[in-house]
Amino acid sequence: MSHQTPTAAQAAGPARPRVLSGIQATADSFHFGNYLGALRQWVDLQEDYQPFFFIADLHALTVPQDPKALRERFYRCAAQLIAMGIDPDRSALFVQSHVPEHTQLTWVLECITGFGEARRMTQFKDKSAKEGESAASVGLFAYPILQAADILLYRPKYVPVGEDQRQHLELTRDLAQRFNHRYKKTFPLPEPYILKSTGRITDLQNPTAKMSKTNSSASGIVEMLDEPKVSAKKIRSAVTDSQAQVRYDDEGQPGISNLLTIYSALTGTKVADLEQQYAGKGYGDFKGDLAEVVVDFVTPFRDRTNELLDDRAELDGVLRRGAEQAREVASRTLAEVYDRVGLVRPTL
Ligand code: ATP
Ligand code: LTN
Repeated sequence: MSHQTPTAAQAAGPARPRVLSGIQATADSFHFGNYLGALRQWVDLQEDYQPFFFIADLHALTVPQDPKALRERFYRCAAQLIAMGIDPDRSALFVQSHVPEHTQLTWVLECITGFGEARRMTQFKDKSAKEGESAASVGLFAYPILQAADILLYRPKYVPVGEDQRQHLELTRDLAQRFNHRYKKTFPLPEPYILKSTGRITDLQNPTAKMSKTNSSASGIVEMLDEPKVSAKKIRSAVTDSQAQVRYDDEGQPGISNLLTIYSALTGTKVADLEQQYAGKGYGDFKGDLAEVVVDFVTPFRDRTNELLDDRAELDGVLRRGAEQAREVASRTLAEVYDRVGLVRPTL
């Protein structure tokens, strides 16, 4: 693979608005919820925006991680992002911990965040409820503030994410507004970029719950790097509903509706056209065809990811260049922030 490293001026970009998002390094493989809910939009938005995408390794530390597995996941995340179409010549693709400004801005934002405001975040409530609040880390509590810093450093117009991140984006906007009001206008307000159709892909076995790396059972989640025949089997054994009709009805028939969403997103066929195509046919035919669509989709993705994983030095190089581009922008924002809150920089 050849790379043309963009010059600093190109990386800073002319007038193209920015887009930014991150994904945690918390699993060996991304799943269909990650891909259809968020990552596919990352790829599309590269066309018209100046893109900054990163692997949120610091966020991954908010719950216990095995260091060896985390190190491996770091590469797996990078390889998968490139395999799905993130182009390092176009996007700054980097790792959160390689840009220390993320944690530096976090501290300033933590100092303007209310304790009660942080406590209201539903992701903290859900994740801490599992083991009890006293077992949850302070890092998990502060998670959304690190996320706000991730975003605000780059002053993006859009942040492509799944529906579950909407509340974190709202907090980010509140903190930006508070900072602007208390000091001086520094941060434009970022907008969540959430697709109505695929913003919440559900678990194949429990179609009212979100498909999730940490909460779904193995049969409820389609992993992008699964053996294609394993994914096909999961689709064929997905829970469907009692009406035996291939019809979209989010509330009445959540199982088949989720499968219709996945089918439509992977093929570009409208849900209404799929309903027509399968009118009078059973769930079995539909699921069999979707299983084939899924196999055709994941096979080349998996091959490409494995190819990229064979050259770690190349991945290191991509991430190093991405971090350089990111730091150029992030360090300028942080310097402004430090200045506005009254921190005096050391003299040279
Ligand atoms: P965890 O279960 O550990 O919280 P996750 O599976 O939710 O992990 P994240 O790394 O938190 O995955 O999410 C990465 C991106 O994928 C985010 O933008 C998130 O909103 C999106 N996403 C995650 N799950 C889904 C889903 N089921 N449907 C749509 N988008 C999703
Ligand atoms: N919390 C996000 C991951 C994330 C993120 C971000 C997303 C960390 N920092 C900044 C968008 C912008 C999640 O997917 N669970």
